[in-house]
Amino acid sequence: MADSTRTLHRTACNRDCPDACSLLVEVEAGRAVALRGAPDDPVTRGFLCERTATFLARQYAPDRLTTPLLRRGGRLEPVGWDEALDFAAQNLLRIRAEAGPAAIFHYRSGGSLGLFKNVADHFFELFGPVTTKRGDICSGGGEAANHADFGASDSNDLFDLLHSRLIVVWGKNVHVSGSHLLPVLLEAKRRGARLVGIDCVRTRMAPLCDLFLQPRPGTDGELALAVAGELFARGQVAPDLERFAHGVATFRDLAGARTLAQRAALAGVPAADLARFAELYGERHPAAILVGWGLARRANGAAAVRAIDALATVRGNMGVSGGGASYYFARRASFDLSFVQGEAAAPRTICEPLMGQELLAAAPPVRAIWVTAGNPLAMLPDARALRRAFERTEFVAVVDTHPTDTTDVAHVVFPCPTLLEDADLIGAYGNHWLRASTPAIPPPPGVRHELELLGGLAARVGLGDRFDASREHWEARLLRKVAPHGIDAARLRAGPVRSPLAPAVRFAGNRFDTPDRMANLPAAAPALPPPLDAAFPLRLMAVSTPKAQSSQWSLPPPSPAEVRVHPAGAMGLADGAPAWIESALGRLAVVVRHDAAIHREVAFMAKGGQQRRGDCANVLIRAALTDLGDGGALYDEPVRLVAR
Ligand SMILES: Nc1nc2c(c(=O)[nH]1)N[C@H]1C(S)=C(S)[C@@H](COP(=O)(O)OP(=O)(O)OC[C@H]3O[C@@H](n4cnc5c(=O)[nH]c(N)nc54)[C@H](O)[C@@H]3O)O[C@H]1N2
Ligand SMILES: Nc1nc2c(c(=O)[nH]1)N[C@H]1C(S)=C(S)[C@@H](COP(=O)(O)OP(=O)(O)OC[C@H]3O[C@@H](n4cnc5c(=O)[nH]c(N)nc54)[C@H](O)[C@@H]3O)O[C@H]1N2
Ligand code: SF4
Ligand SMILES: [Mo]
Repeated sequence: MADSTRTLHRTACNRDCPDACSLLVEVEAGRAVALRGAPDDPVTRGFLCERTATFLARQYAPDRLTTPLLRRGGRLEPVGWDEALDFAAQNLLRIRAEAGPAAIFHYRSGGSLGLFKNVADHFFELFGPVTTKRGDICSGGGEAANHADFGASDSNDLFDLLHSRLIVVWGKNVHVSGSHLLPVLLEAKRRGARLVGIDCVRTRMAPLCDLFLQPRPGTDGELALAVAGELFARGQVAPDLERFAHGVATFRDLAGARTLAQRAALAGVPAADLARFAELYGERHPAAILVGWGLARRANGAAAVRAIDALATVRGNMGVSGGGASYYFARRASFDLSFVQGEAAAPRTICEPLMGQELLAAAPPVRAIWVTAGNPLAMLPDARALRRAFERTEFVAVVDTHPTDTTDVAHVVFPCPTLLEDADLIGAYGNHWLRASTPAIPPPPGVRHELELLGGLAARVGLGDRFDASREHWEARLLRKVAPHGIDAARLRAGPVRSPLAPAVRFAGNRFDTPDRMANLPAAAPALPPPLDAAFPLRLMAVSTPKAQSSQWSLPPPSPAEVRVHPAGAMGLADGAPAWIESALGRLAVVVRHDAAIHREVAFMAKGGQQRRGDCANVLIRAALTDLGDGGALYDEPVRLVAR
């Protein structure tokens, strides 16, 4: 219990995480002293993940940005807001006058998922429109696959999983990346659902699963096609499949092109396990597949998601309660974002996963970059090329809470509120609840809300009368679609509300969001991953760690970074050995850890390292696209370990 000098404040977590938890913050004398998950939020259920449970260390870190910074004589120095805003406005106006708005690039990423962050896009459309990003480093491939198959990327209600007789957790590290799914899976299991896990790493899901498959990286398409082939052979497909899906005959041929045993060999899983999976998926109906974001971040990732979607479609698992192939929850769909046109308005685009090379090659050049809620120099592949591209850019402005690789190359830095200080509206990509964040504690005196920053800038660039910076204006604007259902910001501040616009069962009756309401089955099988050679025999997978939200660590990570490998994939190096991890692009100093849970072709690291600390995996990873959707193929890079 909070004692009498403490107050309890309710807010919502704005991090790039599927859960969007309701937080309870204990505050004493203006200082946050404890964080908890709200027990009355049906998704949060009173617990937090490790990275946010330990967030106070980041909140009160000595390097927190508390004042604007301006580069003078090569160093970033504290300045007042007027000086920083004047400097930024002058540069934006000058570059627009000299080279046109396409010379300015606004880059926004997922440092916060608050909907107000979209107002920065709106500002730059008014000022320009300027150059924007194209594609999506995170989910581009998988979302494009969903759109090709179903015309939308969305899911049944989270709790509809309680009606499933089988749940397949496919390439999704539940304990680490979206831990509030776990209680739902456990409850479904208590009600009789079977669980199947499929991951290149034996995750903490493995002991909870009735069956766990550990395929070679990038071979999931073989598994999906093997199971689909069995369904066709046994007559376990939806009887009216032709009525709601295009491409049935072609897909049946694709699925039958190899035997189950051949596909098991290609994926490196026991044929008996794959046969058991086919049996479970054929017999237990309805079955839900939860598709991880990870397996789509490969050169064949969209095709793999399409093969999995097709499996769910042919079995008749789409559009039914307890079924589905869930990749994403349409977190923006309940908000009115029509004030931004995005790519439709932009004079040119820079492809997010290829940003370094595209910036270096841009003609005419990009002369100004404005970064909102992103740390591209750490989080995008070919990170050293990004650094070169930013370093030669005339004007770089970054809005952030803490110093990063990207603020390191900025000319001006604006400090903004942290997740405990911010006021915003939040949708979730792992459930259909809407929530609001409100300041649990005031930001330091030198920190301003991002709407206020944009308002100050608008006034200085001649947009004062066209840009409304008030929170009330944007709340009302964003909530237009749900307002007729009695939902306003005050209601959301009181606690989570399930979106009235999201049906419990998506695509009910197999009516899809495609123009003709039909599902599309793929006409081609996913390519097999290119073989590894003796020089670089491992594939680098730098994925989520419990300790950080992308590049935002609560406490500094171990240095040098750890690389986890199967003892048989350690290239002769002992557990604890100092080593270099090397790719075609470069090398990093690391410590080797043996871990039998890792696939023997994988070198496993935490994502979120930074160049400033020498642990940024993205300096090793070449920029490459997924097969659809301009996503980042982040987990294909061949690497090796050598003694250091
Ligand atoms: N703690 C923490 N949580 C996070 C984040 C974080 O940084 N830290 N980031 C958030 C963000 S931005 C996102 S997008 C989500 C990401 O959520 P996930 O995609 O679930 O993220 P990861 O934990 O990176 O897990 C990816 C899983 O896919 C597996 N995998 C990779 N390649 C393959 C493959 O080819 N086949 C199969 N079957 N499995 C494969 C990996 O082994 C891993 O277990 O998580 C969010 N949650
Ligand atoms: N190798 C490899 N690379 C990856 C991934 C991977 O798995 N492997 N994952 C990819 C994925 S899934 C994603 S989503 C991206 C994430 O990439 P980013 O979105 O760039 O990552 P973050 O570190 O979450 O956030 C960027 C910055 O936002 C700041 N920030 C936090 N709150 C706010 C706020 O309210 N306002 C503003 N202006 N800034 C704020 C943080 O301090 C942080 O410095 O990385 C991708 N990169
Ligand atoms: S990061 Fe995700 S799991 Fe952690 S508190 Fe925030 S929303 Fe919840
Ligand atoms: Mo992401």
